[in-house]
Amino acid sequence: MELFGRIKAPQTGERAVLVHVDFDREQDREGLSEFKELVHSAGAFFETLITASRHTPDAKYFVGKGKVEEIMAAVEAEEAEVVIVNHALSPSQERNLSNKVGCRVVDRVGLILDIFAQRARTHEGKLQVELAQLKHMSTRLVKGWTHLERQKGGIGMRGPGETQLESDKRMIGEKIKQLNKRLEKVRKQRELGRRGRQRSDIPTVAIVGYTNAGKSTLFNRLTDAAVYAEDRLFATLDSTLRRVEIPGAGPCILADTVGFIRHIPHDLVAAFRSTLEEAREADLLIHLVDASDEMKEQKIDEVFEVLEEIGADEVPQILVMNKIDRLIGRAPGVEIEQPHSVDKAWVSAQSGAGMDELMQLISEQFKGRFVQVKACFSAGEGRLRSELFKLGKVMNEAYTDEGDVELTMELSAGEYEQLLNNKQVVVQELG
Ligand SMILES: Nc1nc2c(ncn2[C@@H]2O[C@H](COP(=O)(O)OP(=O)(O)O)[C@@H](O)[C@H]2O)c(=O)[nH]1
Ligand SMILES: [Mg+2]
Repeated sequence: MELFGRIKAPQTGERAVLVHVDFDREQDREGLSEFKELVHSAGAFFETLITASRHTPDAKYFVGKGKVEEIMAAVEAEEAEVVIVNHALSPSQERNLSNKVGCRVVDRVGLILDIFAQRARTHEGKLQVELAQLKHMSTRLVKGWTHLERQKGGIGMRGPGETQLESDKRMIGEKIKQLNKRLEKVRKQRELGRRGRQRSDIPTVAIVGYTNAGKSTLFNRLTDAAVYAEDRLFATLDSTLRRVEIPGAGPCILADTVGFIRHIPHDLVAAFRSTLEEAREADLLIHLVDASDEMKEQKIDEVFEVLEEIGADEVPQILVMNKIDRLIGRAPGVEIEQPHSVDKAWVSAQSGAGMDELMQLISEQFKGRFVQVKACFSAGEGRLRSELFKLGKVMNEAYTDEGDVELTMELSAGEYEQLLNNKQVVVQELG
């Protein structure tokens, strides 16, 4: 039994006992550190990690009898509320173990689903996670499981002669069908409105990358650097969204996204992707990498690939190499690449090294994206005026001494070009 200090998890988090088994073929210590990171992400805290070595899982409890005793003792000693196992358990293993140790047992799939449920922000993401949760749950239904009965509103729901178990299963089946229908609808709407992003919104910077890359640390570090103390109260939108003021870039929303996971259970891939889909709506992606990780090249490629698959590869991206304090002779700084390649920054989110350079790089990205102009046209052109309001963000409207309308506008490069093609408008670029 290994002991760990109390980690920085919130006091409100559940107390957990962790269980990890090394099987013959996969001595996977990397999986072990990822496991702790996932537990941390879920908001639980733990003092005890129980490890075991086996050839194959035990049919009844997943772990052997001796380990079951050990888990029981730890649960009792720590008054733990949940046992989290770093593997996919069968429903009956989960149930047997839970009955034996006297508290809830969550397997790896349940743990990851819980993190997704906390992180899903888009409508589609939430539906997709709920769907995966229901599917996971439906395999775990047993007689005497009364949770659903309370929810479904009783009399008349059950057919004659139908058992509780059958009706619960039927209900979950119905719910899954409904969710699939709603998802289909949301997807169609999305296809239609793909470019319909709200122009007036403040730009969003999303931090993406593997679990443990340091996303949350960077998120906090950037918030510290870019929020004035008196604004702190208003900066928090939820625990993973903040409003920050990047010097030179103006206000932005900073988003800490759901982390990539190496051994993601197959059933959860769809839920993961839809949870990450907010990345597609972002104006800038900070692709964060643990530079001290031996697998970093592979992970970078994987992130690129998934971003492409969810259609987020069009969003400008900065590759940020984190944890340089662990590398020898690597100074903080940025590398500006040729056009069409990704700029790179070397930082330590923990020590704060390289943060100023990174913020500068972020503001450069935004500067390139928007042009501020004055657009001048004669006052009678009502239709033209409304066209311009549709074209881009109007910051100010005034009249010149000659009585013409003068709009101060913020435009993307493409919108700017459109405006230049309009011969009725005199355009002046602001420095
Ligand atoms: N040495 C070092 N550790 C870091 C740095 N940034 C983050 N960490 C650590 O890496 C672990 C994962 O960080 P976290 O921000 O939770 O990663 P996330 O899963 O991507 O959100 C934590 O133990 C951090 O303290 C860094 O710059 N240097
Ligand atoms: Mg995190």
